Amino acid sequence: MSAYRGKKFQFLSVFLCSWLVACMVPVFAEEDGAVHVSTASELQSAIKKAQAGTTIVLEDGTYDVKGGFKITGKNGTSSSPITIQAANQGQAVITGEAFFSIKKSSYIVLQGMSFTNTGNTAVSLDGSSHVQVSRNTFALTENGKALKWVYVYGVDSHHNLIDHNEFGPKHDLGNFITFGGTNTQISQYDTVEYNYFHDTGPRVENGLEAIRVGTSTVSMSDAFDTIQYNLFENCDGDPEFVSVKSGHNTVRYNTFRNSQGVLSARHGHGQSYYGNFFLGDGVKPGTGGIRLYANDHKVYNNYFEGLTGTGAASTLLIDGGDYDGGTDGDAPATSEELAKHWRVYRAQVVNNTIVNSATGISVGQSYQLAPVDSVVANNLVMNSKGTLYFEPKPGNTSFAGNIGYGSKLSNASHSSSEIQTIDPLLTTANGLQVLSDTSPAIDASVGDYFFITGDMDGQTRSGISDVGADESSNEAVINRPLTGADVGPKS
Ligand SMILES: [Ca+2]
Ligand SMILES: [Ca+2]
Ligand SMILES: [Ca+2]
Repeated sequence: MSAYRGKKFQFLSVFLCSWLVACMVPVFAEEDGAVHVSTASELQSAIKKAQAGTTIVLEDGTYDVKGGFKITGKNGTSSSPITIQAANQGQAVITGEAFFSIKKSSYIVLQGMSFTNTGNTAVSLDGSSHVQVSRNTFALTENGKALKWVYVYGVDSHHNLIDHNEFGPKHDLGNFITFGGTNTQISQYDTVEYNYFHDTGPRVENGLEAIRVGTSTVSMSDAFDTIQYNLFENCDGDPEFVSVKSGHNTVRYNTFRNSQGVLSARHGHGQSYYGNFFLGDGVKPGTGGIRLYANDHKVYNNYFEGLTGTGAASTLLIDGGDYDGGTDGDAPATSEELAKHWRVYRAQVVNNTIVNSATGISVGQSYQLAPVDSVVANNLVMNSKGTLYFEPKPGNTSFAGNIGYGSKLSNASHSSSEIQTIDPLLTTANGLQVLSDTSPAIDASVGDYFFITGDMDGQTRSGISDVGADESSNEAVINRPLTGADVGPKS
């Protein structure tokens, strides 16, 4: 009964017990219908009794227990989830050896807690679906050992939502969020949105990505995961701040600020990366954008400014490969082959804007196998120094309708229909470099790319698309670079 303690109930039960002498029928719920707990053992007991529709409220305080809080085989429903939430945002602290392990469960909500625990993954979702991890703060106490902070994996893992959380700082190896699966299938249809990821580092060679979606082993399976509307700031720990290692994921509308690394399509086919803002201060070294391997990626409507990265941290790199997975990309591959950098087939890099950065669009940088049948079209690159379009190994990549202006370097080997050297006449609006009314980029796109329906601002493309990520438009701006006020538990 202690798990169902509440001040009103205590008072009422003492009163009733003394008056009736025999008090055999406990009154479990408070006025709000929720089960209130204020100790770890009360929480454990409440979890054991929870069923669809149960809300467990954690009063302010610390919750620590060896072995953690285990939710196994519990199923809510879409209209009646099992909710475990802090009474007051961030005031219920999961600490010490505590953690949440959710296994073979569905429709569970974890909300509003602060995680400062150590040595254990703070929240693991194993073989679970429709679990929501929302408005929590993850600032784990580090101990020098690798640790995944949130880990989504297991058999039949799908449709989980991680939203409005804050993650960081993090120095030890391991991701803020790791999506795994089984040995053959990545977790599917998960969404990561409106989170604030910040302050990873110092830099290691590998293993400190903010988010990793998959592994090389499962990379031929499709995740259909969506990472959107998140803010990444000073995520410096790994050459990839987000590493995608599975198929058919969407990364859109995120803002990457002053982070040393790239969003990579590291393994797996068919990623869509669009409408993201990559912003550097022009000083911090190694800030990059997007790097691609494998087949059929679409990269469009992204805006890059002030990035300093070169080489593998270039602004937008269709990289060379060290393994050829073939035009269909589905040939049987050994685990060793799966771990390689797969040759790019049919990347479509269109209508992106790059300004004031050290590099522009690069093709075939790191490995010998040049991209095949890829397209670089209708992009706008204006860097005052460094490279614009840089093609160490372009293969048969086709160029059309691009603008490159500023730096003395490159553009030389292309016709003006492929890359036009012309001042795009940009102007500053809301801190971004956009098209002025007289820009030659207006209505100057060529070719037909069905997926280009809007621009980086969320405005519709009118008539012929303008070159670059921006469409000159009077419509309301829907998407803009995110700030701390747009994301995290308090947004
Ligand atoms: Ca990495
Ligand atoms: Ca237009
Ligand atoms: Ca616009």
